[in-house]
Amino acid sequence: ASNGAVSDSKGHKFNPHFTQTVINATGPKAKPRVRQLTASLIQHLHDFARENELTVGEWMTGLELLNEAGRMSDDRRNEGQLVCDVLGLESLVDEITYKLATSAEDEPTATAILGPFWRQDAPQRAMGDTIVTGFEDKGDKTWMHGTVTDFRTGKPVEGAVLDVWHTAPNGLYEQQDEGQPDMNLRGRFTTGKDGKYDFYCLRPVPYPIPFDGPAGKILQALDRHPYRPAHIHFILTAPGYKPIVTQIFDRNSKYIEDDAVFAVKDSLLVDFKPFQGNSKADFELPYDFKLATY
Ligand code: MBD
Ligand code: FE
Repeated sequence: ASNGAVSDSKGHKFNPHFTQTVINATGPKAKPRVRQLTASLIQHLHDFARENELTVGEWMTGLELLNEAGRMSDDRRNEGQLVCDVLGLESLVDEITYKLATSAEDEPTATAILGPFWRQDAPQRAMGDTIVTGFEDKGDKTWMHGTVTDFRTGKPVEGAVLDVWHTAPNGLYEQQDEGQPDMNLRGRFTTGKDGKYDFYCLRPVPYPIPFDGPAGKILQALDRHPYRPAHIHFILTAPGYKPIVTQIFDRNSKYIEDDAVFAVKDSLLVDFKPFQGNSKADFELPYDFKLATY
């Protein structure tokens, strides 16, 4: 009903011109993209309200939820993003972005959502180093390694920066947890000529996203659980290549089929293999990243 011609349950007709009046209030100096996005948003919000006969109370409930998300948000807790995530919006935007950036023949590594727990300035570490600086005696130690290649030529990519982060065995990222050292389970690694990377981490576990705020209220109201399958996050950047934000998922993890934030993609499922190569790791995780040039 995008022309706005909707009747309510008592047969009252809504004035479809009202929405156009609001859209037309936009002035001539608005930037074209801002004008387009805002007009579309107004249209959809109005249609949503009309089609559902939204009450003042319901509108207020949504408003309070947004306000609460704003109040809770700081550099440790990005509640607004979490609300978007449980509604699938960040995953949808990720899909749109990936589709716009790739053509049918393109097959660089699939992307996945950033999520609320990335931190700027993760420590630069030497290749072969560990990102584990706490919980040394807990969790399954894992040696992750692979090559960053140009997906078209198959050639190794030099100077690729792999920014990695994941949760501790207690299911918390370091900024959520007083008990972990700053920047635990985070690091940045830069590839050399061979495009190879390797580092030690832990085998992550499934964990609940924070559910003591608005995102949790939504999950509860919808009779949904807050769990994400075990995953490791990455941002890959390299000179001349499109950056990739992604996650890999333990194929055998619980919640692979019903991630609370809808981020799992088949091509991002990985297998942790038992490892006997040295005493520093219990598991080995081989994974290659494929980048696309601009
Ligand atoms: C996470 O750890 C995460 O990765 C995402 C995408 C959303 C919420 C919590
Ligand atoms: Fe995460």
